[in-house]
Amino acid sequence: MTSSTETLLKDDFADAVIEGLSQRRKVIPARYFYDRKGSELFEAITALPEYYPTRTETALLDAHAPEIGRIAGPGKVVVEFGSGSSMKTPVFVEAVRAAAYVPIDISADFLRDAAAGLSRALPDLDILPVAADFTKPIALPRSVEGRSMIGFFPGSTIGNLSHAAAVDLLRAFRITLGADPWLAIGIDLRKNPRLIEAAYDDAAGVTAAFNLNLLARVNRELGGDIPLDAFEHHAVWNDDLGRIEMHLAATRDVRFHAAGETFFLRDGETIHTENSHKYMIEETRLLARAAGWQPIRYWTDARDLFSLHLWRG
Ligand code: AVJ
Repeated sequence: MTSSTETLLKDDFADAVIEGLSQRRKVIPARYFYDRKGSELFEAITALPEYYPTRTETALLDAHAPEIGRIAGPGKVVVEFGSGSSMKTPVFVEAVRAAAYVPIDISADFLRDAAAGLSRALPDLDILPVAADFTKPIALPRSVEGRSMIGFFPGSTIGNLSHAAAVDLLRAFRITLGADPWLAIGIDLRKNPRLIEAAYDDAAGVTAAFNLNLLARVNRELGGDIPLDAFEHHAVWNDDLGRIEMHLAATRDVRFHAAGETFFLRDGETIHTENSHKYMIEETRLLARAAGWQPIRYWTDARDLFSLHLWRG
């Protein structure tokens, strides 16, 4: 990444922190979890016994990605929105017998890692990384223009968004994916709230560390002096809104500085750091339709924990 891009991203983080902590209900957007340390902690979360989404979705992909390939047809360009260091990508790309792979991510670092990992796993695959903000419709490389594409959006990342923002994002995907768009998307399902709360507040405390790393990141990158021992991790199921919320709750009155500003929280006041919406199957169909997609097929595990969907635009 060039230093000017880095500076822009840092300003963006500073702006988000100042804006978010200036609200009466304080918030820091979840996308800032994923610095190097945060990405490592998230990897550790995916292996926790309580965190069912990753292993359930991986099993669904192992079992059903070949069928997605058969329905959508071979030789598609796979376009992955947000390329983590996903273990799921090689399975998907291979099963659908992709002609090329286009990882899209705002972080050039993540992109480089994703491309390197995949070219090791699939040396013959044509990989065309795109550094961009995929929340808006974007132009893909000329070499894939006019070819049939399938978007890949695993991990229930869609759950981080409000319903309205999810519709906007899925509409942007449809436009980005050209004239014959397909989408394979993983969506976490609504279930017993106790199971969801356990997945977001594990016994080993890894999710707590992941949440608190956001404050550590503010200290590291924005010259903050937040006392981390004055905050604790909360994961709360919001039944009305169908989402698990993560907060950082002040355990005493606390004053601190960050990004050149002074902030104050009362004992018990929280910083809202993440929403993870859980959908019913009926709601996933409405979500698809609202964004101009046609639901083609979906698959769930035996316990109805997680769902994998194939949509056509
Ligand atoms: C990567 C957004 C899908 O919401 O389950 C995991 C992030 N947060 N544990 C999720 C997360 C806390 C994860 N997503």
